Amino acid sequence: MKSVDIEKHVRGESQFIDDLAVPEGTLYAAVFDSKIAHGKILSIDTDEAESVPGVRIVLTAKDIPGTNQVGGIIPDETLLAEDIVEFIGEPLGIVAADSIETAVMAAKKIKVDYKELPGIFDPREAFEQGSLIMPPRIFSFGSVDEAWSKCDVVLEGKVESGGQEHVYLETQGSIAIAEEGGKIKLLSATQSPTTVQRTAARILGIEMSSIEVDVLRLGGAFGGKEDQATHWAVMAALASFKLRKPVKLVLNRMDDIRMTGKRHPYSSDYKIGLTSEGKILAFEATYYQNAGAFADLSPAILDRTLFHATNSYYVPNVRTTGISCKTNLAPNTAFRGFGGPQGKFVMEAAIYKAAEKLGMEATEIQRKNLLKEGDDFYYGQKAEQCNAGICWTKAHEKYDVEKLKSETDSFNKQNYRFKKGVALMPICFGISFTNAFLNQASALVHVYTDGSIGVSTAAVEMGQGVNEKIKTAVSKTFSVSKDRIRIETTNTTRNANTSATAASSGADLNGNAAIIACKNILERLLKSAAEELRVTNPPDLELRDEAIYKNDKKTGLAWDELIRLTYRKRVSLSSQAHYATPDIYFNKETNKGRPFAYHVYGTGITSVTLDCLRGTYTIDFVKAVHDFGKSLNPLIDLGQAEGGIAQGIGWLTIEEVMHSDEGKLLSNSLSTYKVPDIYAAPKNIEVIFLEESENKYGPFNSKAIGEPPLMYGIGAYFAILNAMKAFRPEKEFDIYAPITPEKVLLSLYEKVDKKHLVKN
Ligand code: LUZ
Ligand code: MOS
Repeated sequence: MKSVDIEKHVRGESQFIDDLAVPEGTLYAAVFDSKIAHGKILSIDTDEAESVPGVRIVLTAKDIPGTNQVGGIIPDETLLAEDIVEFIGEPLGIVAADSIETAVMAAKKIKVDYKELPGIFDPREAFEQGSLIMPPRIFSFGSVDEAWSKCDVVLEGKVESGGQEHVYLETQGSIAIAEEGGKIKLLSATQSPTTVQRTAARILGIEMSSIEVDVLRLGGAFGGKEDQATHWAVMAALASFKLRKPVKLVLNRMDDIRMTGKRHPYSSDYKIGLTSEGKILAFEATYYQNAGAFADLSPAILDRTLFHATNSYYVPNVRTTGISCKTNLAPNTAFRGFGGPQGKFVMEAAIYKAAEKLGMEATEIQRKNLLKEGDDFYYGQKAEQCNAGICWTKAHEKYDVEKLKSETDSFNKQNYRFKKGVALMPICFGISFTNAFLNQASALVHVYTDGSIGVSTAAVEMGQGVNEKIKTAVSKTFSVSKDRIRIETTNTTRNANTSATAASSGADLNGNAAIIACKNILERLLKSAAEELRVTNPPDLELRDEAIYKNDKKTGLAWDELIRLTYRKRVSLSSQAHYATPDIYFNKETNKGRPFAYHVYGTGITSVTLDCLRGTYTIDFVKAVHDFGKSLNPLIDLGQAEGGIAQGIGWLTIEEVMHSDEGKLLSNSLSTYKVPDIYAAPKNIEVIFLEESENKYGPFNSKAIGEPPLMYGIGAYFAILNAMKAFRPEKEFDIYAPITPEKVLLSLYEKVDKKHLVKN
């Protein structure tokens, strides 16, 4: 059950980019970046920097031999700024020197003259000024306009959610090695080797075949290296290309936090209409996404917000509008959940406020509107094998929610200074990249003549255990011991045209590809075994526990011998395979289709205790019934669930991304940006595996796990709000995440001046 890397991690033997032995003569690169949020570049003076002893080269936009463009979805982003700068931290140039100290010192000597322009940091302000990444996206279903008159209550409100810094343990970095024949090899901490390869080729003006990207493992990513590992790898490539020397570029923590994007803050408006019994008849929302200065993955993230706008509920009339707003902040990017959490948070806020208005418990509204088998998602897909109801019911049974609620009530009656709050959070998360073409992967499997096995796939190991899962899938398919299997690095020469390891689908896509490759080899092995054993009907044969069985009886032919014999017959022991998720499609004109192979469901219960004197809170527990499918590795999946829950709670409670009025990141280090530690994490996390779940799209019926559990963290927000409500029952609180202790305290005791609340 252990992950492949565990022992190496514990011994400190696992290698990350900064640990890799560099070739002799390696140079070290530092980046210099914009100090203003918006301005015209009048001149860049690099003379002084260039004259520093030990400096080998100073590169700016004019030194780029190919096309100065790194935008993946929309070509709106330069690698190095040319005429204007659009955020503090935007790269302007690169210095490569004999040592990192020299490079950093020389970069400080570069002088840039700017003509400053006004900056926009607020998404609604950007919208008003027409500063958009792309035209708004609208999804609709039923007829919202006609539905309002049929509702007993209709209410409107505003919801804010903040950004989130990834805090991957390993910062962004890459080593570029110039090889013979004009080739560049890139060792990169990226979730998307092909994106690095494609972008490096474009910047250098050479063919993709001249770039090789190799990824050993990442020290965490959480989406932060889906698109934004590219820049640093390509910068190292550029310096290496110019100098024909190896170049290493690793960001230090403060540079990383300052220069890279985060989870998108959203400011949203909603309108919800219900019957007096709490049945939701209509929902309308507008999401102002703070994209930052460039598109990056914002369009895809906005789509995922729209897809998840109704969370785990059936709503017959829906209209959602997504507006991607261009501001002068670092371009925000993928972060675990990819816009889904922001969408769900608005829906849960609407339900919370509706419950307040109806004098009903929010859980009652949640229950009454849960998705059922065959219900329509508002983007055209139907709920199949819908586990929303069963997770909800099991959570109530196993954790006795009714008792918990009455205990909480009596605690609150007996205590003045401390209040408890409980909230439920059902989740429903669509699995597949919403851009259908990305749902493909490949594998290359070699069985060596000694019976050992090498497996290469497009999956990147980032601590999530995908290598262990692929190993398990290969081990089960061949029925050989895991000890025989090695998972190789992710490399573009072995697996080409890969999708990022993202969207929670790394194990699904690559595991399935690996299984196909193994089955190809297995078929040849069984044919070979049939010849050896003179069996006329190969289906009588089976490979089990490293031996050939005939009609359930073990023969004398074992794995090692079978491999040797098959090789001697000149039969290939290698296979390359490709997997593309079946049954998915989406029409971007009508915004209807079947974008997801399947959905992951679950119900989480959160209980908190609030200290109403201090505004501080502890998360007593999060308990969930979660739909893992048939887990390929329960321990890894549980780890993902627990980590996701802690990270989701962090996003909505104590993690506060703050900028100055000039767009300078204030929470720019781990002393000013607080991630949940052992004290802030729930005292207890319990996750029960839903037993009944099946999933034909996952390897061995498993389900994706990476992102969905993060959204249980939304429960913590409303549990805290319920505790606050127990202290001040008459007050209607704003929905303004993160709900830091500071903000709790302010809103418990006074009318909050919104000006003092966080602006993201
Ligand atoms: N990346 C992406 C993702 O390109 N498309 C997606 O739908 C997605 N979803 C979650 C995380 N990353
Ligand atoms: Mo992602 S948010 O890189 O799956």
